[in-house]
Amino acid sequence: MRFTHVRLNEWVKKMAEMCGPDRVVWVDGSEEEKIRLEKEAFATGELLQLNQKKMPGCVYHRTAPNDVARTEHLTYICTSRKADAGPTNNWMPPKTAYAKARTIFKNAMKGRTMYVIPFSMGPVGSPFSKIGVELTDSIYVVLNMRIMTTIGTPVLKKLGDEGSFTKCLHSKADLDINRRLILHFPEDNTIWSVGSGYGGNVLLGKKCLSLRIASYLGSQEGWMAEHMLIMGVEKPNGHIVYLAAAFPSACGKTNLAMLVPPKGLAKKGYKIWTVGDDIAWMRIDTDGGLWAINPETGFFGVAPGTNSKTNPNAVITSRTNTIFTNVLLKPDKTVWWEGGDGPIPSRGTDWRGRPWKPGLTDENGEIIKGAHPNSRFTAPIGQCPTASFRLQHHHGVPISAIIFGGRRAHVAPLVYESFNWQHGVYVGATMASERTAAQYGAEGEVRRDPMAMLPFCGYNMGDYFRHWLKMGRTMDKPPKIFNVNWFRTDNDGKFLWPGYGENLRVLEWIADRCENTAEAHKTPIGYIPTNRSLDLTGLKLPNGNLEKLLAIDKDVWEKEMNAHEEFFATFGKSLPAELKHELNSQRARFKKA
Ligand code: GTP
Ligand code: SPV
Ligand code: MN
Repeated sequence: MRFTHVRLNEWVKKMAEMCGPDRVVWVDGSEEEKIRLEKEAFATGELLQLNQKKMPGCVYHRTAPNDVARTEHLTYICTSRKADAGPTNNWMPPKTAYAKARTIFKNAMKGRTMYVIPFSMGPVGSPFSKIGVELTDSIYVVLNMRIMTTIGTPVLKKLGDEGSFTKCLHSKADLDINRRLILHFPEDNTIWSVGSGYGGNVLLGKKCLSLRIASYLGSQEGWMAEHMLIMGVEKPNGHIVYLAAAFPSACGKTNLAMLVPPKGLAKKGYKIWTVGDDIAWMRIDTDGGLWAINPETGFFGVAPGTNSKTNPNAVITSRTNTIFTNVLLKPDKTVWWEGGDGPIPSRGTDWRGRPWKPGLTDENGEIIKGAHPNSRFTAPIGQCPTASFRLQHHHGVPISAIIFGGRRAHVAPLVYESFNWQHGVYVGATMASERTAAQYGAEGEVRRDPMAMLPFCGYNMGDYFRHWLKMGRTMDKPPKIFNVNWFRTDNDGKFLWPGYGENLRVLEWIADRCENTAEAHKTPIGYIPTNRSLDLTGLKLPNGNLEKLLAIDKDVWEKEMNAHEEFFATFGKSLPAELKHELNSQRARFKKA
């Protein structure tokens, strides 16, 4: 089979010559292959087999201590012209980038096996789907890709003799952060990643292909690749309203995508269907509406904070056939993390492989965590109790609403609806969030993160905004655009909103707004719920919290809009005039209010 695609074979041969592996193995995706690879990884210590009685099919992996999150400062968009990467991306000319990486890739796979993984993002054969081939020297990567995408023989078959594919090359090399590079060449449909073994840096189908390369392809081909969860909210009348929501990394996509309705709303008849938790590819279909698929087949979810109360569906999904990375290992070969189920274990081995017990502190007196804050589970979507019946459907689902959101201790209210698509694009373009553990850098610092795509847009973000505006104009029925904030705090820093399952109360309002059946107040930033229009049955929200959650403080927003203006200025001429116009109109509305 593999020998019929001449270009693919030549490329694999060429890359193998550069990386110098002892052997090249084509991955077929079979169950026997999985078992063989696991065995091999157990023998070398790359993987550890977990307690098969309690966690059948589960394995454990640790990354290097300096390799636990995406390294955005080492991630580059390599286009011939700097302007095409835009002001928000790191840029290198392709020639320089290839040359730099080549010196690191040179013989980096000596003594190792190079695995060839053909993979499909999206159902094989769907008009949405894209094929990639990843070359890697990591069994951990092969096994993760096996859960996150469709791999092996069916994909090769689809590729045929001359199908096009994204060329993805990865080597752990020596895992040296000073010799680590995550390079994207949109003009060559190529990704090179070297020196890392962490998820988002090395599962090249995920952020690298499905967002950075795909966002570029989408702008050329007229579709959208977004950092969004996709979920269906089934209303008591049986109608399923599909929503897509963009929150920055570690801001609640996985949790929202599989939430469990609180009692009051479950009784009313609400149900949730999970389509995706991280990435949405969206196209305008023949009905003039926006339709979305999740190109992935698995979750690569944040472990800490996940428990049977906060996210019971994630707990069930990851009971079997799951890869755990950088969590705490218990003596009985099960796992635990901060905010996980069960009592705090009295001892274990921490994510760095050191003996651990509760209360241990480091040389600065800081508590040592058992699990890294960005530790993760890789689990098949099919195991999720709320997995949507439309997961493998080649048209995906029709999107009624797009939701933006981030972590804002102040400023943004619990929810508001934009006035129209163009205003909604302004809301998305000015999104901001407090930094989390999912990327290197100072946690807590506020950064602008337009559409949650700041680290993932594969081209000039000004042009990306223009693409959004154009998509809205092209649709007959553009989705409504909302903004949510589950993370608003009071003066003591305590969350005002309980979040998690209770977020469905806000989704109910959003779904009803899409069908014009919920009341709203008009404010300068958009529509917010009236006191009566949010169903809070059974929720004991402290007195005054709802008012605080929905408050829009004029002075705070004055400052916020100044920050928008400053941010917009960084785009120079590439900023679409419509966005400046929306900012000015919003300012005018505040003046009048
Ligand atoms: P990535 O996989 O990095 O893209 O993250 P994500 O957006 O899927 O975030 P995830 O759902 O994993 O949530 C990250 C963290 O936010 C976890 O620690 C959650 O416990 C916490 N979280 C999620 N939803 C809520 C919420 O509604 N309220 C509060 N306070 N915390 C939440
Ligand atoms: C994120 O950081 O947004 C993730 C995890 O979903 S990673 O795959 O590392 O990008
Ligand atoms: Mn993500």
